[in-house]
Amino acid sequence: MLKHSAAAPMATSVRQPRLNLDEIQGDVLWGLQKNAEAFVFFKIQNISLFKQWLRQFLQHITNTRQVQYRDLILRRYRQMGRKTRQSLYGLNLGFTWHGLNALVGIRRPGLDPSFEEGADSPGTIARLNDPPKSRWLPKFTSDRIDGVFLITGPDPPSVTFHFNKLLNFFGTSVKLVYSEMGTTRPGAERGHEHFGFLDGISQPGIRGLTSQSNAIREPDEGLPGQDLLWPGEFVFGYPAQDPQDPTKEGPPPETAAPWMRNGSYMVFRRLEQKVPEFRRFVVEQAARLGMDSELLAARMIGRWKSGAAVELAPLRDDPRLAGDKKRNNDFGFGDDPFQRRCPYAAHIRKVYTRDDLDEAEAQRHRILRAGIPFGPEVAPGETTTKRGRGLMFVCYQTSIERQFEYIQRQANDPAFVGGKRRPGSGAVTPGFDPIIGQAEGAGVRTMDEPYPNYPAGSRRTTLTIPKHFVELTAAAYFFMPSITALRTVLT
Ligand code: N7H
Repeated sequence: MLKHSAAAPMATSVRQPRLNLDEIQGDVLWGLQKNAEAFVFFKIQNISLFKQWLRQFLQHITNTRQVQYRDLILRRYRQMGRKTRQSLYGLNLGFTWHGLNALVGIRRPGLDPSFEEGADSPGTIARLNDPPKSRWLPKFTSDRIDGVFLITGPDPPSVTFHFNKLLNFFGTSVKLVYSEMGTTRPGAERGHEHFGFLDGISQPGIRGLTSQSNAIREPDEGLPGQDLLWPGEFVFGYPAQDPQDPTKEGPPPETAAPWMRNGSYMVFRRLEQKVPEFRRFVVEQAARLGMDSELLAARMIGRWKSGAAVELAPLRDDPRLAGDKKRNNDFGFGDDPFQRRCPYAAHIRKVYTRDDLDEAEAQRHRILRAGIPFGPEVAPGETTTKRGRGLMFVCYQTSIERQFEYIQRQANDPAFVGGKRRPGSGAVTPGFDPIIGQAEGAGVRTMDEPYPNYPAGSRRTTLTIPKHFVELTAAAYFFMPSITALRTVLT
């Protein structure tokens, strides 16, 4: 999944930050080009040997300038109807708090409190209603994880080739704890996640990086509906959002150490998706409610499988809208106060409130997503999940607590977004995000108004969801250092 369209010259009155693209790892702001991605979780066995090998290996780490350039080349070739023979192999690297302790020493300055606590601490698990560690993949939890290599490429065999080379190179300095390959889905499903929905449509734009489709009339937008954010929301060392004004420059996020500059936090979550169970549930519930099952699924997500937003296409899919990048993200929720078009609890309405809340506030809880599906396609006759599949969820930010964790907690909170009312009557409890919302103890979840009262109507319905269709099976928080930090403090 690519986060950006190739850069075009920018013309805007707002001062643009100058990003040091040679320093920032490629997956963070732009996204490594990937049809396949190996996640290689490792423990450092011999610190000095690891540092020595890493110093020699640094030339292979892919930075943002390289991915931006590759994207440009890919585009040119596509325009000419040709395939490029450029190598699209990519490599990025991050460390957990254990890894930073090993490399910098235990007296190092403390980073983000959530990062220092780790994704697997009882506190984090309780805060996010995550399943207990005893239910995670046994191999993932079998040893301490110090770091992760992200290896990307055009297909699984070439990624496996680079994976083997990397393991040989680092030899006994590391122990492989767990590895897994993510792949984009085949054929027409490319770009769609396993439930069938097109992913990677809405990403925050970044000032100083994202090209603008109308810089004169909409200086604060990339594509229509894509707000440009100050890069400090995602990378250290740059101005971040002003908490009072969605467009103004705010102070850079605090850094505990100078070497955090041009670095970012990465959240990793291996989310298994129960696809046959999800499909069956949607069909059964749609029959109960007397509605089309594709419409029910679309109202649970807030977009049709094609990617068309229900806010713009409330009753039936509109593939032309879905294919139009200038229209398919150009909407808000402010003019849909009674969830007639899009339920309050729909996944995309929960995780990014747009103009439903204060807009400056909404922009303080954004993430850059860079995940990839894993696992096989559903086999014919597979009516209950036989082989694990789902999403290797990855996102980048400068505050795990204010960005990823905030979003997950709102997805889990049936009362969010608060203050909603029915037309002419009482208060509404929107319910859980039916996709990623997690109830305590994986209990029953409800979602308000799966049936659309569009354009009018007052039929009250509730969706009761007895089981979770997305289950966390592994998670970790990483710091993705700059190239200079890797070359100096960390080695
Ligand atoms: Fe979500 N899905 O297929 O249902 N997501 N997501 N997500 N998600 C989005 O706009 C999905 C997960 C966000 O800006 C789309 O790119 C699935 C987590 C955010 O309008 C679809 C899983 C978190 C957005 C899905 C999953 C988020 C977003 C629409 C897990 C954070 C952008 C396509 C298996 C805690 C919202 C698009 C915006 C969009 C799905 C996980 C967050 C189809 C299946 C864990 C911020």
